[in-house]
Amino acid sequence: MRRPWLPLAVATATALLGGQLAFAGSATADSDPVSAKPSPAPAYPADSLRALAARVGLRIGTAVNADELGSNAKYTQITAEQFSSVTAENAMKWAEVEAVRGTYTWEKADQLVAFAEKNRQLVRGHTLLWHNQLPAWLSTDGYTTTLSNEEVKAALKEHIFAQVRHFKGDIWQWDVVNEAFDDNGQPRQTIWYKAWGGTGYIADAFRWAHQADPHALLFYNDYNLEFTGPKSNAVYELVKSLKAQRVPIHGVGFQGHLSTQYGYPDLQSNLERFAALGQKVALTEVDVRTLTKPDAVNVPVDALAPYAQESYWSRSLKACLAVRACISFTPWGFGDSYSWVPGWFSNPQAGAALIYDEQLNPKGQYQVLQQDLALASGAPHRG
Ligand code: 9MR
Repeated sequence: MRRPWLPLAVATATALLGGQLAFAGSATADSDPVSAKPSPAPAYPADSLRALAARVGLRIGTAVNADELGSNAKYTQITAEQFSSVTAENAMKWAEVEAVRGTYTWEKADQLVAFAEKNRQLVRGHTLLWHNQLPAWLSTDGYTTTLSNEEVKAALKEHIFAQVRHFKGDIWQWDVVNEAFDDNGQPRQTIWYKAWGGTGYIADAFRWAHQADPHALLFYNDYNLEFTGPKSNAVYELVKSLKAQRVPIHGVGFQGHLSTQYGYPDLQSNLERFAALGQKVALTEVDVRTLTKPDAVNVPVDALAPYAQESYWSRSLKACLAVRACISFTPWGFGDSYSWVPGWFSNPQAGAALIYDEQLNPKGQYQVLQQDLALASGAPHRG
């Protein structure tokens, strides 16, 4: 819709004024000086995550809850001040944008894009192709449909062109394909897989997205890629094969839904091996859940659990910082009240997975990220 995204931000010279960063000219610390508009740059704290991350060219993102943005003042302020990239938690999903076939409702997503532009944030588009949150006219479960194979193919093509063109120039990274493999590394037998008779839909989706917006970085996004294993290996082979076919894939998104119940993954080596294929990599949906009380879903059962959570957050951020191709680090929201975790993991109950508490006060998990970024000046500058 508007200006194309220009490659990565270079931190500009900044001066400290009364605890706020003041910016040279009209450019903010994490915007590209060339593309910045003449409107006054919003100030944000010098010790905010976004200001600290800008010094190494890293974008710190958050998933955004469309109902809170604009209506909840504290939520809105934190979104603007702390993060330099935003992802619509739900507002860009197919069920949201085309619940009625042929009728597009872009309002919530457009509001987020406008907010991002005003606050000098980049936007991760999430997601063009998934087996969840599909409109009912297409599929109620992602695995069955009343449409013919040819109709499914035509619907996907139309959807990708309509959505990517609508946001053309506004999206930094698109999650083109989300969660196409199961944890055994087998392709999910979704309506897409069935319509194409295999995984050929993935290459088509990337090609269509690239035609619709040649400047957007196109990502494959999935969970549990953090651990070396059948799934991570399957996605690695997929990327190799897409590259061999000259399919326009530019990055791999590691969702990063972690839990203190499980050991910490060999994340950095997985980031490195995908980067060695010439891919950008990104942490796209990070949260670190722990077991919590059934009647207080964000209160850990074990009083020591927050220390383990801090360690997982810190190690994940440091893994990204250490790999130059890792261009953004995005927690999946920031306030525990809005997290998907307690509703999804209820037996046993898990929660407390984000970096701000239910009252939107920063937790120890926020502070470790802040410290790691403050101490990250030796990390390679991306861009
Ligand atoms: O956080 C999202 C939640 O509000 C939705 O109800 C849910 C529907 O499946 O999707 C959640 O986000 C998911 C993301 O889009 C893809 N990776 C897993 C995320 C957590 O389920």
